[in-house]
Amino acid sequence: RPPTVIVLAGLQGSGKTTTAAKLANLLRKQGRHPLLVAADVHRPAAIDQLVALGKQLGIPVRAVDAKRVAADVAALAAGASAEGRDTVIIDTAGRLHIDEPMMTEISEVVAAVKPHETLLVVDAMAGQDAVESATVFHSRLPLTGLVLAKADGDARGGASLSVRAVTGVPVKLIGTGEKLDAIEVFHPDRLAQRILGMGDILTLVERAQEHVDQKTAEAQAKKFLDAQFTFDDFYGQLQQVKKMGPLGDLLKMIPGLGGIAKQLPEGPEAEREMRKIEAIISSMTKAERADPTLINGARRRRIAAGSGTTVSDVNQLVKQFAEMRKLMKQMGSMAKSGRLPRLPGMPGLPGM
Ligand SMILES: Nc1nc2c(ncn2[C@@H]2O[C@H](COP(=O)(O)OP(=O)(O)OP(=O)(O)O)[C@@H](O)[C@H]2O)c(=O)[nH]1
Ligand SMILES: [Mg+2]
Repeated sequence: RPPTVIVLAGLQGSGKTTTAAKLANLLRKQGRHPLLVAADVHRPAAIDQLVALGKQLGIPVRAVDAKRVAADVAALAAGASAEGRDTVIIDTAGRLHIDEPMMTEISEVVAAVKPHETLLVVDAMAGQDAVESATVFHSRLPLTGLVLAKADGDARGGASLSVRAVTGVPVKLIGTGEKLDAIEVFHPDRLAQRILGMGDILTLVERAQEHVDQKTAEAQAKKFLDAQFTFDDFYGQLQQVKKMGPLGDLLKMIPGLGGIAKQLPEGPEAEREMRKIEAIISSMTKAERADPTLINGARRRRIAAGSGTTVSDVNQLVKQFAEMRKLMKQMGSMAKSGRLPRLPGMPGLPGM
């Protein structure tokens, strides 16, 4: 049966060659038999780089002839099964800027080999450039997914969220280091399920990026994922959200407010509800905001009195906040221990 074919595309230095090797390693752990194909004929050292990585992993690497890149790639893919290889991962030439000859070359490779997956490798630390180039790649290639390389860096998230938003192409893998096992399957759907009703934090961060400076938004996303989110952060988010437009929709995106938002009327009443939440948080002490577990019965009565609300209002907010933190903690520790959904396979990759 024909092999699963995966093409990696992307700007120069984004992490294609490293990702090719990591992906081969990952798939072999899942019982597959990958073949690496070096199709970057423009930088002589590129083939050596992939050959060296393949040797390190004990995974075969085949190179193509510079004069017939697309035809060779197709021939190697066609012959893979006969060699006992069920997955072919193709590393392509990077480009500093989008240039037409190379774009034509990769388009020809894709047309010749008809890959199951065409993954655009994006450097998580790149900024607006990454977004613009992704738009061009997307217009020329049938992209099926993004690989977010170098997600271990400081600037994690920023550009990648925008790339996802601009292309509508899902992130499928994340590179989390230089080592060959530093790769994770990204499963946004399941993650989204987990925080369903807890708000759509990614959308919120994306929106926030349009209205709030990028640094603040990134810091918040990181805090969220590290489960260090406090009532102070929550309050800060409310303030930003207020700058961002119609309340009804936005309330639903705030973690912890999904449930509240559902019961909320739109318009002025929503505003009132928002003020109520602000009042409750404002009536908490600094210590209580940082550590909501301190908020016992007596403190709830004090907070309700101080904010002009009822104990049941306070209870509801505290309960939802605690629920949210519990979920974040689970997500965060799963991500850290690499136990992030030990998935049977990558969505959309046949048979993986
Ligand atoms: N920290 C970190 N470094 C990475 C990651 N992925 C790749 N790198 C590093 O990024 C640099 C470029 O990676 P390559 O895989 O050579 O990038 P490329 O896209 O193949 O580059 P060209 O072939 O020149 O277009 C190397 O130094 C890699 O070690 C990652 O997930 N985390
Ligand atoms: Mg390369």
